[in-house]
Amino acid sequence: MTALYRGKILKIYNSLYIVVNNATNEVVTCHKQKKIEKIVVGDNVFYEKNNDTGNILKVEDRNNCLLKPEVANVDQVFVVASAKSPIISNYQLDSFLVFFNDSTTRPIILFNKLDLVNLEYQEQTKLYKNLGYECHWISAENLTEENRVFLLSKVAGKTVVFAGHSGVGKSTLIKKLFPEAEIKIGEISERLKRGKQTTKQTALYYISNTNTFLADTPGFSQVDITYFTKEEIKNKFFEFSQYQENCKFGNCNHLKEPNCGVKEAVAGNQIPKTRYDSYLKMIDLIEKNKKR
Ligand SMILES: Nc1nc2c(ncn2[C@@H]2O[C@H](COP(=O)(O)OP(=O)(O)OP(=O)(O)O)[C@@H](O)[C@H]2O)c(=O)[nH]1
Ligand SMILES: [Zn+2]
Repeated sequence: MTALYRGKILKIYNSLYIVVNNATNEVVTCHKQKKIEKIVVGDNVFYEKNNDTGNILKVEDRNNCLLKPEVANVDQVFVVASAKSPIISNYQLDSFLVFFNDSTTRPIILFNKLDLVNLEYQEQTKLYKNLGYECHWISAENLTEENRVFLLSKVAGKTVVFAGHSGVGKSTLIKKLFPEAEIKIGEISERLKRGKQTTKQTALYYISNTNTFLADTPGFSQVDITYFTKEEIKNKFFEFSQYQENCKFGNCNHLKEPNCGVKEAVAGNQIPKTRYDSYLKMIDLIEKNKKR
């Protein structure tokens, strides 16, 4: 019997799967057995090796899978916002939080470019901490050693994604955290020179120092919340749930319904008005999208 190895999918090129071996860090180009329906970046797989190439025999069940771009088994999403150039509005931030909030992971928010603003910004954005999100206020450009060490501890041993609008500082931060990441990128593309990529997909970079799988940032600077149903959006505003029991109707959508616990909580400032406004805007967007 040939030996079976366990690895993780870093990148997919047409029908070629680039796998990094969990034990040896060896990067192997694999094919998949026909019976396997679908493999996505981030999948943990078992493969056997014939000379230089591998053959994937099994895909482990996924813990989760991000949509667009698809990445499986993500342990932590960091949503990066910036205080200035560009100013990220609450609605924009909420869209990212909704998009990446699922039952297995809750994003950590990094408020970046703190060097460009005063302390008021920290006060204004504290509402996210009060909602239960882990928040950090940083300056990627002048990242302190303390923040660098702390953030590295947050990514160690994990598959991570840095998401956020274009220009918020994702690449700047990644370069500060993983100065060696670029080398890895070159290494992978060198191996794949022969293959021509046709599908637009993300890639994972393996960073051995911290044992981190880092998703490529392109593709994570936009989110499309119309991918979700209204019901899903409602559930992703997790702060609503504790007030929902005060709603007259069990299936209340907190819109035009009378005696709504969520709307009462907004009126009483227990739920930030900006969050509720974001919710209304998203519901409106989904309804308009449906009509088209
Ligand atoms: N003042 C200041 N500028 C920053 C900071 N972090 C990043 N920048 C600047 O913001 C600009 C955009 O940063 P990037 O790292 O390219 O942003 P990005 O999120 O990767 O953008 P995309 O690649 O378009 O998605 C660059 O000019 C950075 O130098 C910061 O902490 N403070
Ligand atoms: Zn309600």
